[in-house]
Amino acid sequence: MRMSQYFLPTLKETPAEAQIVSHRLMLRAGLIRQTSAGIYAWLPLGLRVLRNIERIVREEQDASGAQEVLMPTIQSADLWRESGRYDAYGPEMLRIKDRHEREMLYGPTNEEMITVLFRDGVKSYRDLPRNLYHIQWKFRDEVRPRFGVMRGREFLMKDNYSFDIDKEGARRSYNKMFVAYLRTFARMGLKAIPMRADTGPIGGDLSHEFIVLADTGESAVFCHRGLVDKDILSREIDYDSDLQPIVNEWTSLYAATDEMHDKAAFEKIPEGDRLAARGIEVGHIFYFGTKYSAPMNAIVTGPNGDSVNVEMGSYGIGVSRLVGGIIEASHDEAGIVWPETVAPFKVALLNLKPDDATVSAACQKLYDALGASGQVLYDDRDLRPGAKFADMDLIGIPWQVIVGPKGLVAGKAEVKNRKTGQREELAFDDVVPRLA
Ligand code: 5CA
Repeated sequence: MRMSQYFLPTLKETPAEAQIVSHRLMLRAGLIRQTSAGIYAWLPLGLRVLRNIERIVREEQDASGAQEVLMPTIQSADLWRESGRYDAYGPEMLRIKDRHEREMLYGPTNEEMITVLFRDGVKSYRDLPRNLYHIQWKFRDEVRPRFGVMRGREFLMKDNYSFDIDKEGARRSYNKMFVAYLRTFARMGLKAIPMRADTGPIGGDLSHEFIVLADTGESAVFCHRGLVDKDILSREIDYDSDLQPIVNEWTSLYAATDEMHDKAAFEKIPEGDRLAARGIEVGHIFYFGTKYSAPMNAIVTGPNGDSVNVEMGSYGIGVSRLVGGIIEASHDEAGIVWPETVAPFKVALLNLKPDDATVSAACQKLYDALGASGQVLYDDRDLRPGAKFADMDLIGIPWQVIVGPKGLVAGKAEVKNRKTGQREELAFDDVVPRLA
């Protein structure tokens, strides 16, 4: 992509309304713009990041055996009357009426809708387990939308729902998601720690929040330090095997959100290993048994011919929140430092003298060679080098290839790593293989 043609409205000044660094950087780097309180438009650069996050989420869901569906954003009030949550949900739910005065709502979550889809589609224990997910916009009329996409009113969530014949099966489904979540966040370069959590309006008695530690996080959390550097990606996961040992590894060390905090248990940890911190909730998983299947009659025939209410769980990831969460975890004074897996482009190509035909021809050659994958942002704008360096550092693309007249005389270009700041002078022909 040529920057001279790209819709990328960056800001020099720090927007006054943004209180935390990720919100400031998302506005300054031209990722989003607010259109109403807590509602954002995604601009081209931001959308590329959002799509990359979605892709990782989707790949890990598919690998775990979950199947993708797409449910609508608008739901009928009657659906929610079946579970009893229509009145219980309160003012966070955006209630609307259609032209026939029918009561509708903009979905804050999808337990009811998926339960009906399941109820109509599955009748026998032989068709269990099932796990269905979608990636869809939600609306919650938060009292205090703030921190940009971190606590929005309209936000993108991946939510899935598991259906099992019994508690043991439900536990296996829960464990699959537990492990899939560890992998999902790790692939985005995040250390997300699973912590015992309260279930709130979703209900149930087993729940973990996945928390990224950050001083600006909204949740107070307590955990054993040993969890911070634990690694999941270096091992193969077989989702058909018993995952309880892996879950036990992560849950044997103390980790809890404020609501579930057990002071006495925490104080048993040696003092040097105790971590009381703040964090961002990027995912939340719930096992709630028959909370929805009982009132909504989601019943299958069991092995003995009896009628069984299915055991359910639900599992959420804050896809749009993650964009902010990743920036909170990965930035410096100059701007965003994208982990390669979610970066909007892998390579930034900086032409330091666009009015010089030799420099531009050399850049064009690199752009053609690197650009085939669509992963290069080429700064061909007629601006001074200082402005280009500042913009690229702000945008945070992992690799910068810098081409100027001086280097070119020696047949060289410079390659800079955004994260480490390390610069390397490379022979022109070595640039493409170096970045491959
Ligand atoms: N149905 C369940 C699980 S699918 C559910 O709705 N869970 S939740 O309420 O915990 O939301 C799931 C995730 O969505 C949260 O972990 C959080 O990352 C994200 N989220 C929740 N509210 C907001 C919000 N106002 N803005 C941005 N992200 C949010």
